[in-house]
Amino acid sequence: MSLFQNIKAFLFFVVAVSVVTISCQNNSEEEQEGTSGESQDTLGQNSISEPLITDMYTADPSAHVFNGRIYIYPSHDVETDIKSNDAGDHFAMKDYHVFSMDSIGGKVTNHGVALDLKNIPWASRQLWAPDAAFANGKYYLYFPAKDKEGVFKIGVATSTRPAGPFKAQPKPIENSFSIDPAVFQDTDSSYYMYFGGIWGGQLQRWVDNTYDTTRTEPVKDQPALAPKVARLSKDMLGFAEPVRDVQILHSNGLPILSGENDRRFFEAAWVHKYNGKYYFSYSTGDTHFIAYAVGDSPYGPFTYQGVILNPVIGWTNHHSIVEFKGKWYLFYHDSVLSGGQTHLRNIKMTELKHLPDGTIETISAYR
Ligand code: FUB
Repeated sequence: MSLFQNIKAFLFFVVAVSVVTISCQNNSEEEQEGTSGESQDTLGQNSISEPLITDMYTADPSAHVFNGRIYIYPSHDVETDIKSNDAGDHFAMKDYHVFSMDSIGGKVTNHGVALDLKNIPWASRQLWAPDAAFANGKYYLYFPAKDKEGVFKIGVATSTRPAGPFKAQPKPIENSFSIDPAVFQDTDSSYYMYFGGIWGGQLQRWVDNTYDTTRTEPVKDQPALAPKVARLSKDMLGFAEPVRDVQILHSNGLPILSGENDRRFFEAAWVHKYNGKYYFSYSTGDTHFIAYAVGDSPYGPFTYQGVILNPVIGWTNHHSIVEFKGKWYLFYHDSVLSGGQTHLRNIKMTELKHLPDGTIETISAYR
């Protein structure tokens, strides 16, 4: 999640005659929200894709194919009076809607409220990026929320239908923390949850399973904070093992360092498998890339490969990758619909190409 304690590089997009110039400036998120004076047309005119939903704000799209249909599980962004702050309190989402489509470019159906904050017994606020899985004849919705003490945990809710409504478990997943759960089903039908997000996502505060509000990101020459992974139990309601660190390494085997902001993990983990390899993709946060690393095991280590998606309009960059009818697609968001407001985003999709050497072609969301 975007926090501003360490604000430095920021992106300001100038769109002109089918050329996008991205310049890094010393802007805060507040300042970027000032760009909302720019018209939506100006901001979005060279986009490669249109928003999938235009009558509400949506973000963090986790896409899956269930029963031959694409289901999208996004965050539901809302307008709020809460001032933006270092904890990301203005990302004050209160429910989830599920969307589906039966073809690429086809009608997108809004299935309505799938889970409401008021029906999650342990949660107090901020329903951030969710994901979903199918197992045991049921659908599982995984989601982060702050508990009554203001600490992010990960919850799970179940339904007999992919679009819900979902019923939340009474407590968060034991030993879960931070944000952005992403559940990957391996070809042997094991399920793994990847999670974590720094700054507003609080990952930096967790050391040896203890929550410490005084902890910050490691200093620049130390290994970066690691995203987390745990195999899920058969009932899909908990972890089957202790939570492990996911290592992201350079090609020389050395860990990516905390100061390597254009490569280090920030939030928005996602895993897909292609040609027997595991692709771990993630947002670099304050440098705004969706980067990826490849490994031979769902636990990693993963070796950094490059960028899947260049920075988008808005501060956050968050995605998912799914195969549908023999082609691969990237689901992502930007803030075109709100005229660039950081916390009011809209989901989009575009085709993703794996190249013959196993790398992924970098996508720019604007021509
Ligand atoms: O939508 C709230 C947060 O913003 C997500 O959890 C992060 O990944 C970022 O997209």
